[in-house]
Amino acid sequence: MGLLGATLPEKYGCAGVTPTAYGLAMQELERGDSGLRSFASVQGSLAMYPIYAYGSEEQRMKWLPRMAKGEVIGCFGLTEPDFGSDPSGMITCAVKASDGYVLNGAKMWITNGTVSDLAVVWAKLKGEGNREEIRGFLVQKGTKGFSAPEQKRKYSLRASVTSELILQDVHVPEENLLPNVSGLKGPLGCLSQARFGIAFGVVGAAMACFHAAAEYSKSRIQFDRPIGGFQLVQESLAGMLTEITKAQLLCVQLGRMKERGTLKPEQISLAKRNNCEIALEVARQARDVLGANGITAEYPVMRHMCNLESVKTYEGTHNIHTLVLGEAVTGIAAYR
Ligand code: TGC
Ligand code: FAD
Repeated sequence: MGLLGATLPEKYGCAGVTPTAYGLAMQELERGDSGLRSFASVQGSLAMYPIYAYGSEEQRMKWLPRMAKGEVIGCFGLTEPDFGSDPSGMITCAVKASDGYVLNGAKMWITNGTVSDLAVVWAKLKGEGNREEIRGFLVQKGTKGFSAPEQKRKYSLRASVTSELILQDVHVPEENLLPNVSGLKGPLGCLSQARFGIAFGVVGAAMACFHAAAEYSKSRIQFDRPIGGFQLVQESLAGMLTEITKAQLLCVQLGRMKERGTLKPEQISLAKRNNCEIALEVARQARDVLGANGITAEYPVMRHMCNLESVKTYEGTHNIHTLVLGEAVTGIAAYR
């Protein structure tokens, strides 16, 4: 449907649509399930985008058209068991070999990992004199020493595959190094793309919850009248509608700024942080309107609510985006 890597140029088999159109597509996917939007976010913003932005023309032509069709599935390995919010501490490392690089390390919580054909793995390349720089490597499924076991028993994003990536003396050929970026700005630049889509996406989940609550309130009878006829329930619906509308307006402005090329990372943080927060609150309020029925799988609300707990955490937690905003306002970084 052209949804994968949708903003990338048609030359690479992609749809070449505007950021706002991409965002609205993410909203509609997440209206269904955050796991579906996660799949599209990771494929487009975290696997295709780094190949497009930091790869060689040869790498783009080799991978992007097939990834746009979903024939090749990608994932993005940044987080490690001991380094989540602070990816700069990553342990995964690469050492130069005669015809490429040897990678060792482990990544965790990697969306699409087990089903991926191509993993974008961020690792510290060890250079001369203990010099280290973060670089991106394309690790193909089936490479000796590379495995991606699935992480099970999740109560959230159950429609999405989440995996570890294990790298034990994995040989990556020279042609699989992303040549045009080094440093943490490489992966963080990808996150800016994905967080933009998440800001739109979670509004879709909130809309699904709001609609479920609004419909339910019209048909559920208590005290001889629909519960939607009680002022307290109407206040809840009015609050949800207002927060969703404000979040949508934030997204529209975000899209306009991205299209003008003026959008800053901290503005994306503001929207990701706000919209995840309000989507979770809308889901909780919708669950309340549904009473006991709200906890069942007969309605989409509890599923969205559980999903949104992950979305609030991944791509930078609520706290981390608070600190990004704090730094933008004061000029003082408060992470460490
Ligand atoms: P810091 O010194 O601030 O920055 C290092 C370099 O990166 C640049 N930069 C950015 N560039 C582009 N976009 C951004 N958002 C950027 N933020 C920073 C920065 O200018 C600098 O460049 P240069 O040229 O000076 O080197 O880095 P720090 O180590 O202090 O970290 C800052 C912090 C804490 C904000 C960052 O580490 C962070 O964002 N942490 C959160 C980690 C995170 O979001 N992980 C997500 C993993 S992927 C994922 O969750 C996928 S889920 C997908 C799904 O299923 O949908
Ligand atoms: P931690 O960093 O340990 O944080 C724990 C708590 O401490 C949080 O509340 C956090 O806000 C708080 N905290 C940490 N530092 C500070 C501070 N300085 N100030 C205040 N509070 C702080 N990663 C990938 O690389 N690729 C993926 O595809 C991917 N997919 C994911 C899918 C799912 C379902 C989930 C749940 C996660 C995924 N992640 C992925 C990982 C995700 O990005 C991390 O979980 C996230 O960055 C937080 O890291 P952490 O879980 O290690 O939490």
